[in-house]
Amino acid sequence: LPLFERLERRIVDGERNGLEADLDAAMEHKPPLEIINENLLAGMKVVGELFGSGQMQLPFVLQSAEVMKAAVAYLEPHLEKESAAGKGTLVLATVKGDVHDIGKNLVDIIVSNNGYNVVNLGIKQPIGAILDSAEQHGADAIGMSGLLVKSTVVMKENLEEMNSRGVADRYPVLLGGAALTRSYVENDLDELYRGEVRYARDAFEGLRLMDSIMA
Ligand code: B1M
Repeated sequence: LPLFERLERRIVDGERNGLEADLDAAMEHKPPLEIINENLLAGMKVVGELFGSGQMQLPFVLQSAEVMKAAVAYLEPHLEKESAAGKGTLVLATVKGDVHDIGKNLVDIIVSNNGYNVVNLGIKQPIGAILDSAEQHGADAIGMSGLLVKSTVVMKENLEEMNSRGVADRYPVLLGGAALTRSYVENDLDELYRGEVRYARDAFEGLRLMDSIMA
């Protein structure tokens, strides 16, 4: 297979052997961010489709996820970074009950490479832990990621909890993940939350939203 197809295939097949050599070769043709967006994410999309249609079993999905993570970790030091730091602080987490973290970690990389301080709490984070961290780090915004349909319900409960704790004015919230829709966030959740809540389709929209929050 040609190089870029092979890279996509590696994600689908969970084939790690020789990954770094292919990534080195790929970086001679295009910037690492394009490799992530155009080739690696294309592979994850296929994995999602195969899994969703019952043609791929969970352990293989996990292997694919691991190759994806290894690839992103390998490319990460080569990504362009803005030298200015300290534009603001984002506390970021995958919500309670959800283990998916590849998208959240991309948000971390993109936002932190663009001058923000990101406190990445990891997966399965209850709202109490997220708010404690936000308080401790003086967060300017809170980002929640979740890929399961039930995570969209958890996000709604989290916003209700923030309303009832009286912290909605303090923390604008960014939400992202495959099960969310823009209209759910911008209509339903926006109506419910007493602060600002915004939907980010991808990591770059997350960055743009941080920029607009801090403007
Ligand atoms: Co799971 N999984 N999974 N899974 N998995 C999905 C989400 C699913 C859609 C697959 C399918 O059926 N087609 C499905 C959910 C169905 C539903 O809820 N209706 C599903 C399921 C069912 C499950 C389990 C329940 C399976 C089981 O155990 N029977 C289980 C859940 C366990 C749990 O969470 N409690 C499970 C487990 C796993 C693995 C562990 C094997 C693995 C995750 C490994 C890991 O993350 N470390 C996994 C994977 C890899 C997937 C798919 C195939 C790929 C997800 C991914 O990483 N995509 C996924 C299929 C899919 O999404 N269509 C699937 C690449 C990633 C870059 O995209 O995270 O969407 P994403 O992030 C995007 C944007 O959404 C956005 O930016 C990113 C791009 O720039 N974004 C944000 C995300 N968060 C953001 C936050 C922001 C801003 C933007 O600001 C805060």
